[in-house]
Parts: sequence; structure tokens; C-alpha cells
Amino acid sequence: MQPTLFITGTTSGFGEACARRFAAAGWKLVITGRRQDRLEALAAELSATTSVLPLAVDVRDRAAMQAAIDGLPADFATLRGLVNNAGLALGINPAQGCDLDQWETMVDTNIKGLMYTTRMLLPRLIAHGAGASIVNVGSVAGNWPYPGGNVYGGTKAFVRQFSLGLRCDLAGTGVRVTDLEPGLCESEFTLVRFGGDQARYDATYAGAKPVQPEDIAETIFWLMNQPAHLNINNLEIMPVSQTWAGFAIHRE
Ligand code: NDP
Ligand code: 8X3
Repeated sequence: MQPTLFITGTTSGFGEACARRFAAAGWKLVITGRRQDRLEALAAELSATTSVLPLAVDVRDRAAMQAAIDGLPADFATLRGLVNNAGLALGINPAQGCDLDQWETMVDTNIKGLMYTTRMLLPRLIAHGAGASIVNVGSVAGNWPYPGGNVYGGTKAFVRQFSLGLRCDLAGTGVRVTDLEPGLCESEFTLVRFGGDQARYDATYAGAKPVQPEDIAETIFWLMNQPAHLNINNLEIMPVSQTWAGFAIHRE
């Protein structure tokens, strides 16, 4: 029987690249996101290769997510993998200039959405047992503070600690958990963060040779195909061009 993967946020970036990578290897897919047109186009394309179920759902909507998961057909009853990928950053202003609505959207998506999906799918991953994997898409922003990272970084620090906690709770079930922590990657993430500003998108990546969504998809594929007795707890991945800055010192 082909393994089944559930991916959140499959309408662009890492999630879409992941869907293509796993479909090429014959995995059955549940793909999700809010933009139904993109989901359906991807499902139509990948259905030539494997069995694909598109679920147009907002991860922040707990009742809608529960209904979508409860409605999964019987042949999607057990899952070999879950990629908790849906997420976003909004803005990069200092905390004192931030919009509380944007902060709430990040918390609701990156923390609460991930929490809902995980809790609702855990029984299906545990039913699969040994070899099942959860990959939570965290960020270097959860490990390293930077100006304007405030709540976005906080949400990704949650993802890291939640992932480690899940590992403790899942002991004995065979289900693995990884917090994948990418750095500078080229995707619509940066357009979303900057409100669609193409010039800021271009400036973010200029000359940097950023990580590409396909690199992340390949990494997730590798993580999920490790021998069943191995758990990669966390994995930070950056482009070679990206390193750390020094401490900032404000001088009078
Ligand atoms: P994209 O903007 O390309 O993709 C984000 C995906 O998340 C889209 O499919 C979007 O779908 C989905 N999404 C966002 N909000 C919701 C929601 N409320 N409900 C359902 N789906 C949602 O960005 P990336 O692929 O780069 O980002 C994926 C993950 O990687 C995020 O968690 C991000 O924080 C993280 N990350 C990104 C990095 C980068 O530099 N690009 C680096 C480190 C981490 P739709 O809009 O259709 O709902
Ligand atoms: C995305 C990476 O550095 O823009 O999570 O926060 S960063």
C-alpha cells in the first residue's frame, strides 16, 4: 500500500514543492490551503501520478478543519506523514510599531492552526505506528532574534518547543517529530510579509542565492525516509550566503 502524506499550505512555496516531490515517489496526498483554484489545479496535475485529495480549509478555523478531517475517505484513514507547513510572517516593524491584528493572525495560523491540525491527526499517525513522521516547519527566527522578528519569531519558538514536547508524549508510538528550521528561502512568504511589495521581495533575495522550495521538499523527503528507528529532532538549514550578525550595541 502506498504511504499517505497530509500537507498544510500546499498552494505555494514549500508545501507545493513537497506535494510534487512526494507525488513523484508515489505517495498518496492530502493537500490543503485556502486558495481553492490553486489547490484544484495542483490536484488535477498530480492526480496523473498518484491519488490526491484537495481540502480547501483555513487552518485557523478549528471547526472547518475538524469537519474536513472527519470527512476523509476510508483509504486516507492512516497517515505515514504530516507536514505542518502553513504559516506566515506579516511585517517586520519594531514591536512598538506593530499592528495587533497582524500579530493575532500569526499566532492563530502558526501556533493555533498547527496545534489543531496536529491534535486532530495524531490518532491517524499513531495508527500507522513505526515509520510515521511529523515535520513541523519552524524557522531560524525561532532560534535567533532579529529586529522586527518579534511575534513571528515567538510563534516559531513555540513550534520548536511544541515539537520537542510532542516527541516526549509520542514515546512508544513509533511516531517521529522533527522541527525543520529554514533560513532565507525564496517563496511568496516574502511577498506576504511585505504586503505584495515586489521591490522588497527582489531586494530580499538579490545576490543571496537563497534556499529554494525544492531544497526544502527534498529535505522533508529525506527526513521522512530515514530508517524507522531514527528521529532527527531539529534541523536548521540556511543558504551558504546567510550567517549571523554580531550583537547590536546602541551608543549614546
Ligand atoms: P508561502 O507563502 O509560499 O506558502 C505559505 C502556505 O501557507 C500557502 O500555501 C498558504 O496557502 C498557506 N497558508 C497561510 N495561511 C494559511 C491559513 N490560514 N490556512 C491555510 N493555509 C494557509 O511561504 P513558504 O512556503 O515559504 O512558507 C511555508 C512555511 O515555511 C511557513 O510556515 C513559513 O513560516 C515557513 N518558513 C519560510 C521561510 C522562508 O524564508 N520562505 C523560512 C523559514 C520558515 P493559502 O494562502 O492558499 O491559504
Ligand atoms: C523565515 C526566515 O529569517 O525571514 O522564517 O525569519 S526569516
